[in-house]
Amino acid sequence: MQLSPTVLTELAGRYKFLKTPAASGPPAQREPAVIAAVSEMLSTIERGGMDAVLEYARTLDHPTGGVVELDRATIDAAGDRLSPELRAALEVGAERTRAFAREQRAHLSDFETELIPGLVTGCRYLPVERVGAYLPAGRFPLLASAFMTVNVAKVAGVETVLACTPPQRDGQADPAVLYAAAISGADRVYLLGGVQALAAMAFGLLGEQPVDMLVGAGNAYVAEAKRQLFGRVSIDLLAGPSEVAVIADDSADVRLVAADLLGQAEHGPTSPAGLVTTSETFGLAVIEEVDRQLAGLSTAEIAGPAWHDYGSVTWAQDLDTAVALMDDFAPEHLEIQTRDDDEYFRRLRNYGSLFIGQWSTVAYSDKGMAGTNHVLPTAGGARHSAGLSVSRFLKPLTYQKVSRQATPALADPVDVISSYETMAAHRATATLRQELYPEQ
Ligand code: HSO
Ligand code: ZN
Repeated sequence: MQLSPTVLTELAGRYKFLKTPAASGPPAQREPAVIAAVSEMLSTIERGGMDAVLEYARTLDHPTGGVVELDRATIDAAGDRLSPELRAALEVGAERTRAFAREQRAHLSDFETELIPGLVTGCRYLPVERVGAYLPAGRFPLLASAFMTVNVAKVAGVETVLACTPPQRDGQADPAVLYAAAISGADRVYLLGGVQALAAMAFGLLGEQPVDMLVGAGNAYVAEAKRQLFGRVSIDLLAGPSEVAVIADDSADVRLVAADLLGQAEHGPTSPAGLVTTSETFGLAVIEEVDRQLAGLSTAEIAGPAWHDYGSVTWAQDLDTAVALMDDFAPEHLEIQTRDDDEYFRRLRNYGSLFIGQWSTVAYSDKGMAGTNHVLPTAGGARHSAGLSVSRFLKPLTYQKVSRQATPALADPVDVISSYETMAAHRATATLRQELYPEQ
């Protein structure tokens, strides 16, 4: 848990670390070598176009790599290769994330209002036209990625959603990733990975105009490519290692809290997991239980180092202190398992997504079953931003319509302000209207 020195000083005496991360600081964010490599790749692709993309696809994705648009038959065949249980589970996830996104869409209403007589103003939500979604398929294919990106963009009304996914070791796409993309409504799916995929979508090399927005998680190179392309396109967010935090008191179940901490530590060896508890005995029991569960975990070679280097357990004197610590950490995922869940819910302000009560665990959202989006801010980003949602694909566009009747109420103050600013041309746009069309 990365906490700011000012908050720690303010709270001095009200908290105690029961387990501190072995690493000295937060996970390293942007390696200079990655920044340079991505910048070089983007400019090579911008100059060299499709030839450069193909070259990178062959050297980085797979020797047989190309830019393969997957046709309907291939996508259907991918579905046939999955077990009926997996297909059914994916369909539930796609439907539930769609339902949540539809509900969110329904709460974003266009409006028009007459602010003063003759001044009509309004706002309407229009979707961006083209979105490019990156669907990772590394060690963990994260099948729900398509629900969170492609599916939600489609609910927002985005006309064209392209999806790119890297080939696996056999040169083929992961069939489950393909199926998830298809049932999420992807318009076209390409077998293409990494920076070259994002560049091809952003530069309009896929038989398409450039996309307006790039979304989806990936490795450090993918994140850096999104950062460097930002401005030219919009992006969802820059995700760092996945994080989980739990607030628990002695009414919580030690086994569940330990399992939930390891649940996200599994993402990678730099994934932070932090517990804040108002019971020291409970905190110490969780530390023991995590070690016990790690001993039987097939992904312990990832989750173990993550817990060792970035895991923390902190005792907090009371609810106020626990809230202050968590709001400072601003974790991507936050679980509360206490007697005072409602009070915590009322008070907490900084988190990507909140999981209330012992029956609510992060993996439910991760896999699309809770309906909420799993593309969420990390590394304290929840202090200033929310995660991906249907609203991010929509532009709240404003408009105004002014009548002659309302003109003096706008033009006169613009005249005064522009005169002070010495912006003569601005002033003229206001005064000219009044001079040419004097009030009757
Ligand atoms: N925890 C990740 C999403 C995910 N985890 C999907 C597993 N599957 C980012 O929120
Ligand atoms: Zn996860």
